[in-house]
Amino acid sequence: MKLKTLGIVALAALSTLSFTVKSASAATFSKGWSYGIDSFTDGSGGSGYEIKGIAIKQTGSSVYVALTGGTPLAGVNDSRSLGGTIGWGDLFFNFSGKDFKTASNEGSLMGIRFSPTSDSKLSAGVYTGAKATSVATVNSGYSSLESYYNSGFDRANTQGDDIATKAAAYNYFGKGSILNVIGSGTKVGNINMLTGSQLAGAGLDFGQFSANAPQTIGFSFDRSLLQKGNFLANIFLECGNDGVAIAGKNLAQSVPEASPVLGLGAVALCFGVTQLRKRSTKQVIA
Ligand SMILES: [Ca+2]
Ligand SMILES: [Ca+2]
Repeated sequence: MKLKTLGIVALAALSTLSFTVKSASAATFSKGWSYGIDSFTDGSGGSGYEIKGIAIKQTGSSVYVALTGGTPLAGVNDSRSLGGTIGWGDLFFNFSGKDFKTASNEGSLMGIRFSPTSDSKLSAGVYTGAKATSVATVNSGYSSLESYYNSGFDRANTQGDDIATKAAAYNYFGKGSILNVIGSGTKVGNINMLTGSQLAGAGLDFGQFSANAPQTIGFSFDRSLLQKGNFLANIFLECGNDGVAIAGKNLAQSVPEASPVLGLGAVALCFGVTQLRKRSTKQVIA
């Protein structure tokens, strides 16, 4: 091939791969879990509202999700808030490749309610075709993501290490209302809550990232409910005082074989991502 043609091929390969790597890469794998580690100091309101991490594991038949932080499953008592508690919002998976608000407006989110105190009007379970809504202001929380950051909580790894900066968070969530629970959707399945020992038995270990927190919450759902492809999953507390996200991929999706040229690019890019990951992990641990 002519040099120019090679250059075009390489550029095309790189642009394809960088998208793939960016959206699917990301999290750190360990014993089948991928981890998104959040800032340890960006929970507004104290340790009861400090998320430290999220982790996801896919097995042949199930998807496991674990969260760790200071917020109990039953929430923090707050008489000024709807329902008398401030707890975890709902978990969202976005497979659309679009920003969160666009995916929500289109009703293309998958949403999971697991928290007994979530102020979503929907019952516990897995929902597809979901739209998100905000319950932050009725939970003594922030009227917008911008107001959260303007209150002094702009930290590295602000929404976990996959949405590491305020700029990246604005790019994905926008500056407006914190959409943190399922507003509408179609229920497609149930969840099973998991105990700490069940999670540990499945190999979960937030401690390897020093993400030790008083509350670790987990649940599983049927793998067949998870759409195939790359996703970005995220959760905010009901008040919007903290949030975390994690990029991943439904591993059931078949991946086409890379050509030798693509393979080399992939190796180089993966190496780069690994290095970035190591650096970011070091920052987290430090
Ligand atoms: Ca945090
Ligand atoms: Ca956060």
